[in-house]
Amino acid sequence: MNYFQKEIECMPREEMKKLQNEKLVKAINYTYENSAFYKKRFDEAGIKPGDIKSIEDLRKIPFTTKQDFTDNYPFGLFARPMKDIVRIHASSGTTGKPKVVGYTKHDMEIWSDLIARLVVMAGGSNEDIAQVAFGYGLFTGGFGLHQGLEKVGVTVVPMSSGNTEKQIMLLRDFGATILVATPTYALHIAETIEEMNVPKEEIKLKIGMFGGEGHTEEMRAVLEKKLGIISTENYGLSEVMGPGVAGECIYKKGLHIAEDCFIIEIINPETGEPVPDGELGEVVITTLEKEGIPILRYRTHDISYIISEPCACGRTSRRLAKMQGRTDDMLIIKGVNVFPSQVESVLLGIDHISPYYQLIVSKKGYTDQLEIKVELADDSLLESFGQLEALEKEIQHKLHVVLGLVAKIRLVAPKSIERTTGKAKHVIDNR
Ligand code: DLL
Repeated sequence: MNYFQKEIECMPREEMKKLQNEKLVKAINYTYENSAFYKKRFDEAGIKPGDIKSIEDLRKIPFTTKQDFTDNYPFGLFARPMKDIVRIHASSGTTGKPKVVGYTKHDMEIWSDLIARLVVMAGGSNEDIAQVAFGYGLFTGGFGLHQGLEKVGVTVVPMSSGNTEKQIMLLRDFGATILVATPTYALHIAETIEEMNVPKEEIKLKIGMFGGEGHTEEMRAVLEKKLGIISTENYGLSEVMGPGVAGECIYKKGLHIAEDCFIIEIINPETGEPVPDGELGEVVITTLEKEGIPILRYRTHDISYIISEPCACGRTSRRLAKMQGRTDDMLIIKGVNVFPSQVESVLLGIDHISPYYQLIVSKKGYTDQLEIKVELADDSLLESFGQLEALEKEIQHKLHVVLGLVAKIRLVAPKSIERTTGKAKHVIDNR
């Protein structure tokens, strides 16, 4: 099978809408009949499956939230008996119990199909070798990407995350052409390659398939330069499947949504009302194919907007713009909204500092304070107090222009901010 699924990926818009409406009606009936959780939800809200005839009717359905997963831990959202569930994954929340999800054989087929599409979209083929540096385990990243890569015929090296020196040994010895990782871990790998003085020609990488967290355009440029790759990004979350919801093609102009499997709405997070294409808001996802856990109108907390202009690759799907952050990541400091991604964009344009940073928020009396820990790229400025001070002022000024507030800048020694093999933690909120 060819994983450029042209009949779906290049389907005329009107046909796609029709397909989505048909699938939605089926998914609603399936969900009502099989999910005790949603049956109760519908009954309580006085909604009958027949009330949902098209995407426009979706708004009648209440949102599903993270809390619903917590309240129904571990298997309360499952719509199939355990004998039909062939895989469990879970996403570790920062606190408390994880959100648990289950997949039927059908779900696994669809999942690997969607990842296969991503691989081809990013330029991969059966000529490639992929080193998967996502964690294998309950996290959906490792196994998720693995299955789809294999489906395309890519040679998969299931290295998992961590053990960076060994990662690099295998990159050299096995000659992987695709690296699968979080952007943060890819950066750490790139940096370690430099530290180990590995000759550039010994690293054969061509494509980065990064996800699990966002990366700014500036960070993309750093990774592309350091690793000599095209860096693509893909998006997803455990609650609705894992990776595979949307991903970039080689033109990198937004993430193509797998619209035959998901309906994505963008809402105003305060009012819950949909916003027009092009306007920022919270991503809300409805699954159209999931059997294990069908999900209706899941509030992801991720912030993005819809790009509806055609893409040069010929795929007709609407696209998600790069995530701007999460509603729960957005800091409100002295009344000003601050996203870590804005800080990253500014910092990466400044010389002498590394791409590692941390936002530390605290309260002094009643006033919020923002301190930004910025790591020096190397030792070259350490002897010159004057240059360090000038650098601090430059960072402060550039951030002030973008954020509209004055942050305290703390320059720290090279390599002093902790490296991670998974998702980065950019914010420490001590309020
Ligand atoms: O991170 C699924 C995934 C794995 C996607 C690997 C892509 C690649 P969770 O651990 O449940 O699942 O975390 C989901 O991660 O709501 C976003 O906030 C964030 N996230 C994932 N991909 C991106 C991305 C996986 N490309 C949460 N850009 C989501 C920005 C992302 N944020």
